[in-house]
Amino acid sequence: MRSASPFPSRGSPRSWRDKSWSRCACLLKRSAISYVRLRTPRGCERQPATPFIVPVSLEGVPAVTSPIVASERHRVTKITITPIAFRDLPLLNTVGVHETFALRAIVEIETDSGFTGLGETYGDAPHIARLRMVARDLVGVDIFNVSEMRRRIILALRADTTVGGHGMSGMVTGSSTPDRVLSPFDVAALDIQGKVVGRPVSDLLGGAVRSEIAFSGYLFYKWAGHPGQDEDSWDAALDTAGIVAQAQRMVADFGFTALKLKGGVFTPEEEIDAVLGLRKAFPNHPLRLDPNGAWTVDTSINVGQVLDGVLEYLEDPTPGITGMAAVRREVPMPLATNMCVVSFDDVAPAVREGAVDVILSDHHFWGGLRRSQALAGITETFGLGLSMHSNSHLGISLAAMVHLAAATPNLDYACDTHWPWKDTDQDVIVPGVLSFHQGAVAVPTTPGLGVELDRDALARLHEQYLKCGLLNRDDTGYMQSLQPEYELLSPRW
Ligand code: GKR
Ligand code: MG
Repeated sequence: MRSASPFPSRGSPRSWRDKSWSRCACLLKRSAISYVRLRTPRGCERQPATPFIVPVSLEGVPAVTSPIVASERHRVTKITITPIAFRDLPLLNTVGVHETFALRAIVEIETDSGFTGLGETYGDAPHIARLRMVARDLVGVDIFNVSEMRRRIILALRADTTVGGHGMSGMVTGSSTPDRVLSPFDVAALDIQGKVVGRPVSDLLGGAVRSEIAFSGYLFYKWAGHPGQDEDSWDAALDTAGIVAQAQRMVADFGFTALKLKGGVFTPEEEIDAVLGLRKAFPNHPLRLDPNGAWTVDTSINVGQVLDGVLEYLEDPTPGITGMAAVRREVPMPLATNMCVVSFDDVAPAVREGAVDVILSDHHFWGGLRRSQALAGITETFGLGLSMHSNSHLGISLAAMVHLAAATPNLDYACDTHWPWKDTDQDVIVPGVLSFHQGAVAVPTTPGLGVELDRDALARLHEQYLKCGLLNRDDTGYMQSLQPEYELLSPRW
């Protein structure tokens, strides 16, 4: 039976709870937030000029349903959501090209017991609006009760009328909105829980089964620099020689022992050639190719057959579960996805149709770290492999990814990361904790996530956000502003 509440409460009657919440929401609505108008390619849009802070006030906040006595709770008193932008490079993909800045949102939670926790998520305006909408309702929750946070998020999102804001420029749109919104709060809650009990997040997730996490070197076709700007520190990579040279530098600098090529940019023949070039240059590295669904079923089958014995897995060659299943019947290598299985609802049809061999988890859209572990249990049950997807991200997310991978035994593929594409001065954490040795990051062993916020850096990147004029990731729009004839096609070949 489905009641008005997603998780029927045994606590105080709903009417009382609702009344005090609306009183609380009214108070919060009156809190001062200043706005600036930003010029964007789509005209002028209104945007808060300051980080959004939920004021400290527990007055009128209803009791949580947790049976833990009040003195042992660590209740959320304040949530700060700070949109930030960090410099990005002109990385090409099948929907366009990365813009000059990548957007993220940093979530800070504070408790009445003096603990603070960090989360990181997408910075698209509709997503930030949703974070702000739910943050109000999380004040007062015991930080150990993430189930209660999730319940309140689901309820709060019933009022959500925004669209889009998936943070992936249209490449992943079917993920669950409540799970995407929950994710940074779940991570920040775990960060605090770890600090309270004096243990790293990996311990809270069941314990680390590995002390370092291997990542794959994520190769992109790219321009030498953003048009109209100086060239960046990475050369152009627009053919096989460029991709092989990029891989050589990435392996030399970071020690990666697996490589992934972001495809869907040039013709399948050119991308096959690039993969064969990589195989020649790196005879022992597992190789992956990911065109983000740019190919028809027939093209995917041709590519898969040509690359027999070369790829560790072929990622999202074609769109959709049914298309992937048709490809999988005809190609020899495992098929992986972060596009056709992006929420719990997708798992059953994908298994039923035999669409994939490997699911790429991503705690940013699978509901945080514990729900990503629920996915891990499902993949184990169905004999599927588990890997990890990434998008442009900063250190808080990297720490979360590392703890998750450490404590998830069957997450044993080298994980994806966009880390090498970020300049070292473009992060919000105090440097030093997360570094790559032989393609892997050591799992932090200090309490919580093990990373610390650099407030000056946060302010600097927030300032960049306000100045850059971007409110949503839009790889296609940016490409079309540079090459008006560019068309978004799916599939493209
Ligand atoms: O950063 O351009 C990119 C990637 O294409 C990214 O957005 C994808 O979501 O890396 C991702 C993937 O594996 O599909
Ligand atoms: Mg992918």
